[in-house]
Amino acid sequence: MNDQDQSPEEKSTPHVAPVDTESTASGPARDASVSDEAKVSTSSDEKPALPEPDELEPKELAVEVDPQPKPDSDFESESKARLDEGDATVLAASRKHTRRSFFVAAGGAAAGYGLYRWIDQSPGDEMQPEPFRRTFQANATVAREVFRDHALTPTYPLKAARDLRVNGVYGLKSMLKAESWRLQLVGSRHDAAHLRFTSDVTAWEYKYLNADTHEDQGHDTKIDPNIKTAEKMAPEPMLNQARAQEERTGRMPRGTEEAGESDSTLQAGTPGLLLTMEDILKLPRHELITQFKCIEGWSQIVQWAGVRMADFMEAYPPKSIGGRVPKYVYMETPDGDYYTGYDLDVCRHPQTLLVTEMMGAPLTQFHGAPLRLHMPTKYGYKQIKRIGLISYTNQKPDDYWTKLGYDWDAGL
Ligand SMILES: Nc1nc2c(c(=O)[nH]1)N[C@H]1C(S)=C(S)[C@@H](COP(=O)(O)O)O[C@H]1N2
Ligand SMILES: [Mo]
Repeated sequence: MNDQDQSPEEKSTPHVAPVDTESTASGPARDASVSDEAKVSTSSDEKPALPEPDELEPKELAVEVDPQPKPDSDFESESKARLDEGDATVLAASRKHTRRSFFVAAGGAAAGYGLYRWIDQSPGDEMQPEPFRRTFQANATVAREVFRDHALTPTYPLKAARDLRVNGVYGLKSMLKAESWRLQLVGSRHDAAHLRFTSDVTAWEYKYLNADTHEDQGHDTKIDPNIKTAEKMAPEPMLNQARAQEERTGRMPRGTEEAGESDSTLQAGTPGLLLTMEDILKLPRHELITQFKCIEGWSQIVQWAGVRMADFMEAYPPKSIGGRVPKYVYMETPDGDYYTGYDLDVCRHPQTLLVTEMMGAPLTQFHGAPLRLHMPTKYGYKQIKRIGLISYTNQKPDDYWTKLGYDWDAGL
């Protein structure tokens, strides 16, 4: 049923087209039409004034030195220092004016409409618009090779940001009941004394709206939207097993989307915390406007808001394993249909966000409500939507697309 050589985007295409109505402004960059452009320039008149020309330059890249694994006593102080350093660098870079800024301004002929058109239609290398690309190459070529996971990625002015298309709906197809969302956290230092502690996080039941609302936005149109999850997959033995389990438990099976179940999925009886959205929102809010890059070649500049993963990891630090900070972080959707693994250090990057809002509005179902990841140093398929579990681990975790032949690192 799976073509192993298909990319995440190609596979997702059948799900994507009907959902485009959900996004309000534009589709993928390569499909940008005149009317989309017009929309952007119209809204630019209403929103804050035209950006200073130099704002259209991505901010200069900063490089952070790759830290060696540290005993976990150093964990908080080190990550704090790194965040401060990141802030300072972003601030410094944003004050810089470059000659190229004026070139960008001239190309745009001072008109919002013309400017966006020009940027969009520039011949791109990997779909990176030409004006942005040149700075990028000048600053980044060497840095990326050596430090890629630790460099700051460029940020952009709000006016360059667009609504992101929906791409990939594994683990999102049924509407999650908002009140049934919890973040399962496993491997943190907190123990049984913690308010949110539970002896078995897997016992938490995520609830979904009735089957007749499944895929109501046109996903998987070849499949009867009312049938149970188990009937959408192959091979047959797996189907039967999952069907039997559905009958027995009345619950959706875990991890039964196309890539199959993750080996990193928790065993029943795994203790941990069950965090609420209130817990998450107690952390400092951050906004970030970065380029979202899909491995297929399209990219879009998007405004994100949420909390830094680094702050989350300070509030809920990993428990050391064998005297050291664990190497990896594993995440999955409620019930495990989509899952991703990360080097722990990349999660502490100051631009890695646990996102609650996109483009000034709460996340929608298919963009991963109520919580998704944004990790601008990685391709889109690492940026898991609808996070249900975060687990610190020393076992290199499974990754949905890696199981289908993609690179685990997924670095840009
Ligand atoms: N739960 C979940 N997260 C996911 C996916 C998915 O199918 N399910 N697809 C990934 C891929 S391949 C991409 S490109 C981005 C797309 O995010 P968007 O739909 O908000 O554009 O989500 C990523 N995260
Ligand atoms: Mo993707």
